[in-house]
Amino acid sequence: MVDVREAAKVLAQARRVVVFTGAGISAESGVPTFRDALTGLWERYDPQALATPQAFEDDPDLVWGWYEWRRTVISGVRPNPGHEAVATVEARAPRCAVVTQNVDDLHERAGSAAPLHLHGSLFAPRCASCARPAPLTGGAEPAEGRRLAPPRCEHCSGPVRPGVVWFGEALPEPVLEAAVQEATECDVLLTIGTSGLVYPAAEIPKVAAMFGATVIQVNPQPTPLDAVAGINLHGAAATVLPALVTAAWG
Ligand code: BJW
Ligand code: ZN
Repeated sequence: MVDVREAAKVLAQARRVVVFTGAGISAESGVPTFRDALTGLWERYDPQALATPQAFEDDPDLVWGWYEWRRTVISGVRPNPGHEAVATVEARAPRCAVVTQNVDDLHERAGSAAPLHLHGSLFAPRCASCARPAPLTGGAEPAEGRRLAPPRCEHCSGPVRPGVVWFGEALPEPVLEAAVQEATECDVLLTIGTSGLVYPAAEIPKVAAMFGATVIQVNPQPTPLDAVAGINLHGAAATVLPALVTAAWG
């Protein structure tokens, strides 16, 4: 509680805030984190192996089925008090950028205006051949653990792929640049629910610390970002963040 009060004081005084989120913020909405072992019918697959261009090339139906199943799961859940507290920080801080590694839309649904999606979105499929955006398909509800053939592009008949960033692919340059710029200029960076293992995203809290910001971390587990966090709030985002916001702004 002492740490929450200290963090709230720093946050309430900040002119520029960056909120940097990972899968942990969506965990209490019922979305499994990326590095949680897959459960149920997906449990024999390794998410790190599925989230690659090679996996899509080798077995597009498997990879598309997995992503469509995840999109279905996310469409059926709701933002939690952690996402809502982030939207409150955005509303109360003089300037605040939300930078997320998540491919879900729970920040938007909680009221965050324009989160920067470093790793793309489950809701923006595109053609794997010509890169044109493709419409979101409805109807064909994928069953858990089932392959599903990707739709074909209406322009070139190429396979449609999820609009996410896979291992070995470049992050969207304008998004990464904007996030790094915000990190260099903020007074406080709040890092929430990320393992800090995936680069270049994991550089963002480090850049903020290097440029003099106070880094506040919210995570029930230790992470490599402990090294740059001036304040560590050990706990679940949906509990810690509402307490932090109340302590900062009442
Ligand atoms: C809670 C909680 C609760 C639980 N409350 N908290 C430098 C060094 C080493 C390697 C590299 C490097 N630079 C690049 C690399 C390679 C690679 C990489 O980083 N590999 C590492 C794994 C070693 N990076 C890349 O390949 C990147 N591309 C690249 O570098 O391109 C270079 C290039 C340049 C120019 C041209 C071409 C190429 C791309 C990385 C893309 C990552 N994409 C994914 C998949 C997206 C789609 C999908 O979701 O399927 O993004 S991987 C996955 O990890 C996903 C996530 O956004 C990302 C981060 O995961 P996150 O959010 O941290 O989740 P978890 O599960 O790891 O952690 C959850 C945390 O929550 C835990 O800490 C829990 O304790 C906590 N938690 N409950 C709060 N209730
Ligand atoms: Zn195409």
